Amino acid sequence: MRIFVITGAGISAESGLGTFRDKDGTGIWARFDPMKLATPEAFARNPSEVHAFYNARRRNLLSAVPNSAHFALARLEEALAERGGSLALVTQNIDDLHDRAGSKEVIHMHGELFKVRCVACATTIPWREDLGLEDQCPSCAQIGSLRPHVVWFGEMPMRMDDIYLALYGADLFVAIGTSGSVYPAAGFVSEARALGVRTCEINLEPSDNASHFDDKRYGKASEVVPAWIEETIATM
Ligand code: BV8
Repeated sequence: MRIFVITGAGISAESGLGTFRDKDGTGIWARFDPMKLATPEAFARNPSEVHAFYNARRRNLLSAVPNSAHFALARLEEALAERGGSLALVTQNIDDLHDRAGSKEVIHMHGELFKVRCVACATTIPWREDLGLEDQCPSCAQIGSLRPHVVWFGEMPMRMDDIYLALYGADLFVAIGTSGSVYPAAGFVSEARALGVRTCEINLEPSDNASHFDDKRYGKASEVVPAWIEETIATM
């Protein structure tokens, strides 16, 4: 069995990382305007403000830990591999909680908060402390050329070829903890349906895409995801 899972900020919410659009207005974008902070133009216009935004999130991530939903997905990956199947785990999240929970193959389509990239030499470097204009690229020694290795609005998401390859081969498509409001990620469920793939949404509340899903399970990811995965493994 080949399962395609896409996760969003909701799977990391119970690990203490903010979401973007929670209805109660507590989401990150309710306090910060993405168009002011998560675009190349914003970075060109005011790099220090964008660095401060990502430095705060990087510091927050240092004290966050994976929750039972992340660990359950690592278990699913193992159970599928043992039975000759596969899990394609694609995340919109820039945290490393799936990796820390033991998932071996994670496609970070919007990049990774614990990495930076040099705009001068294009080298990607692991980076866990604050980043600023005074920092020097360890590869080409340029000063002030390092940026967060994340995908901003208007930038091309990463590993799209790998994502579509996994989507076309899937028997089951599952979206976990995402509002289905950002493209191209939000469009994956329609691609899956067009391919005749069964679709399932697991979220706190119906997403913008809810009508596209055959099955829907609502509740906290830390409770609903482990239960769904135990059920899925039991029927393999
Ligand atoms: C692209 C990384 C094209 C950075 C993010 C105008 C100009 C430019 C582009 C556009 C435009 N208009 C439209 C677009 C396209 C744009 C887009 O879709 N915009 C939206 C706003 C309409 N998309 C892009 O720009 C993308 N690139 O189109 O490129 C292109 C083509 C060719 C060549 C070049 C370019 C790139 C988009 C990526 C932007 N980067 N993040 C960072 O993190 O700072 S987006 C960010 O929001 C996240 O990464 C995530 O992907 C996205 C959506 O967030 P979610 O993960 O879904 O989180 P959200 O809070 O919304 O929802 C959480 C859900 O969890 C909720 O439903 C909640 O109920 C639930 N939940 C909460 N708690 C729990 C829970 N569920 C379970 N348990 C809980 N405990």
